[in-house]
Amino acid sequence: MADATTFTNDTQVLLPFKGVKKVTLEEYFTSGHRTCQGCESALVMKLMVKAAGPRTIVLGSTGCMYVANTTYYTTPWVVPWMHTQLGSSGSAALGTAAGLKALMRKGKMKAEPINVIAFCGDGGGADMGLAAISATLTHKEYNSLILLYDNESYANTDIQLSGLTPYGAHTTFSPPGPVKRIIHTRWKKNVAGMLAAGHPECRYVATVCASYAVEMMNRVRRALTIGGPTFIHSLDPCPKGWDYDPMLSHELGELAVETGIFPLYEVEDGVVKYYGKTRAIVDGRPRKPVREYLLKQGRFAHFTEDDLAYFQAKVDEMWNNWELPGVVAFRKQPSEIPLPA
Ligand SMILES: Cc1ncc(C[n+]2csc(CCOP(=O)(O)OP(=O)(O)O)c2C)c(N)n1
Ligand code: SF4
Ligand SMILES: [Mg+2]
Repeated sequence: MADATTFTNDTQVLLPFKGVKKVTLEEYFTSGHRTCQGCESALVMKLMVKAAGPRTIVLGSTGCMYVANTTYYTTPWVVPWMHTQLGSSGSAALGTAAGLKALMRKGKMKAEPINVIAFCGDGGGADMGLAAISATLTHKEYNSLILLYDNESYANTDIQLSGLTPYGAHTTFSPPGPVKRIIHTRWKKNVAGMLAAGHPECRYVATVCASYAVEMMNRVRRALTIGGPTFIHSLDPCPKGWDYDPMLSHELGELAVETGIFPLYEVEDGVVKYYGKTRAIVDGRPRKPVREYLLKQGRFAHFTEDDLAYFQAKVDEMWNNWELPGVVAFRKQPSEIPLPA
């Protein structure tokens, strides 16, 4: 632990919770938010800051987790919280971590490890703010965690498609019609794999899903403990944008993992470790068919059998042909999956 004279780059040592009964009871994201019923991203905020503990500063870029969480005169945040511009979670994380370090070095505040977490949505993080996140991940002298909560659309402005919206999904920018059934024909960006592969100064990148709450919190705790700039990508079912009954949020998170669409892994010091249900798939457990996940959501209600087969083939390719299944997309051998007519 640091003291006023020796502060360097120390972090809080946050050991993993060994099971749900060992999770701390204190809450730092409480009542007072206005997110939709069944909003998984709100659960991610609650678990993220529960895992981090009280000596934490949270910075949040524009999006549902800003707007719905800080409606006029109310907020669920118990820890210090600041809004930052839509594309700037990376800059906010780096600036805050550097500012804290400078103040402590100059003796203007007590030297102690304070967690800095900046969250962003898929629009703000994987699209608009990707450059700033990349820059932050090159500065190993500053401790911060960037957590991307991925509800797979620009949800707050009424569900426009982002670079993380899945193939074929119905959004306000990609409505299926009689002339063209599939408007959105791009495959989802591989943001965690991309950031892990390209940032040698970043010691920790992980993917998480709040349907596996303890495992998710333990990845947050690991990221904050290992220090330097770190990154976590969370897949968050969104009842409004994905168009399903709010009671299905938890199940859809599980299905995203069990179908192999969203693999759970961590990359620590360049070593890839699959965990949870994804570990079981890597070890041979069959993946569930993607249709079990897709057909529970209204955004895929227009899919034909050909569309389902195409989606399945793309996920199969990720598992069978990628150099590192679900993580690194270089192919061992050439393959081409024809688009459905
Ligand atoms: C520079 C800028 N452009 C556009 C907007 C309008 N805007 C506010 S929230 C938002 C959606 C952000 O999407 P995402 O980051 O995925 O977060 P979500 O709303 O899905 O939680 C947009 C486009 C803005 N606030 N700032
Ligand atoms: S639109 Fe989606 S992400 Fe936004 S508050 Fe509602 S459920 Fe949550
Ligand atoms: Mg979003």
